[in-house]
Amino acid sequence: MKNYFVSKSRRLRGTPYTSRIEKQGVTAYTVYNHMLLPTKFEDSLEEAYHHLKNHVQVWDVSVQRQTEINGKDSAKLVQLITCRDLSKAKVGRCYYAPIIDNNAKLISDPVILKLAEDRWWISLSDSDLELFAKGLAIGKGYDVNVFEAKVDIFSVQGPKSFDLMKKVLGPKIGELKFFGFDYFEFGGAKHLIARSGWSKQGGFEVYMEHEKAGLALYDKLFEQGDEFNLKPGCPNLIERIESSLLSYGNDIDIGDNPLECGFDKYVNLDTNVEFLGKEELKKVKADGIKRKLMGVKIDADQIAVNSSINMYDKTKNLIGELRSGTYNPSFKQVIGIAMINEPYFNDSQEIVININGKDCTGKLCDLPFI
Ligand code: THG
Repeated sequence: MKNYFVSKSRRLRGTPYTSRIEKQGVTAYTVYNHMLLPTKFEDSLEEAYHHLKNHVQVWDVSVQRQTEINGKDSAKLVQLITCRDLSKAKVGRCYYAPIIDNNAKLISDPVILKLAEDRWWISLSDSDLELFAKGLAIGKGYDVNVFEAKVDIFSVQGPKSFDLMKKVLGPKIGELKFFGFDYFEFGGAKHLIARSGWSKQGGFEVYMEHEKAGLALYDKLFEQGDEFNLKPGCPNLIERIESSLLSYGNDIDIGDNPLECGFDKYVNLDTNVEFLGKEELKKVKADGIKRKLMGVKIDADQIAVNSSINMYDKTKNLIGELRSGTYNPSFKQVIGIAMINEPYFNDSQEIVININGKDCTGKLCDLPFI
């Protein structure tokens, strides 16, 4: 497959780290929230996967933009757009929360941070949520401000992230609980740091608001990182599929409802909070879902998923579509994420998929893979 360059322009925003990662050897970008997201450094995807699972990486994930919602009615607006009950949400915690529209279709699957009783950040996946929230606020006459906060996240991921962060910021950072956040001093500024990130190898996300001190922290990590084999990196396709971390626009999109996506844990229909699409979602639940997101293991040694790929059963009935996939060196086969139609969504279903003109066989499984 031929590869093409991304032509940069003002509209396609860089990040405060762009000049650094370009010195550090970034070789490819994708576009996410109208911004550059690095997808590859000098190491191959497989080398970066093994490195991430054994050491520590720093990622420029500025594309995880923050929609800030503050003001008297901010809690009402945040609750209006998510089917997760946030009425007992605590300041200092992150919440993975499906955002749905009036038809119970998925607009985004962000992380929501409660900064204060009347101040929230919605850490976006690739979706224009700000306009949606703003439109609702105007329509409802809510007393809120909705805007993109000036925050550029860098992520520190991998098993050695804990020792590296403790070395640079002190032992207190080791006490953060998963999806908790707190403020840590460095370079004369306080930085919001959460124990979170888009890998399952453990780590932290620094929500950088103070550019000078934040970049000094970024540089300090690289100065101090040698003993932990620190490298610059980026979200890794092999690791994130193996860990079943979903990618909005790839695995899930506005055509899906949260129950089809396996978000049952984050769907609260039995409490009295009001949110858009609640009645519609109750109907979906009562009727039962007609499609379901599943894992698939395919007997093949390579695949490139640039668009959905249909999957069939042995007698050529269409059973669903593969939405993401890659060869996984630990599973020693291709593993992927697929939307499967009724009545095929069970974990003993065998599948056939055409990869580069060749029919390959595989089997469905429940998510997560591990
Ligand atoms: N961090 C921050 N913002 C983000 C992402 C992130 N915005 C975009 C994208 N990633 C949003 N999608 C996800 C998907 C999964 C998770 C986080 C964001 C995640 N899930 C855990 C899991 O599935 O085990 C935990 C979920 C939970 O139990 O609450 O971490 O990565 N800032």
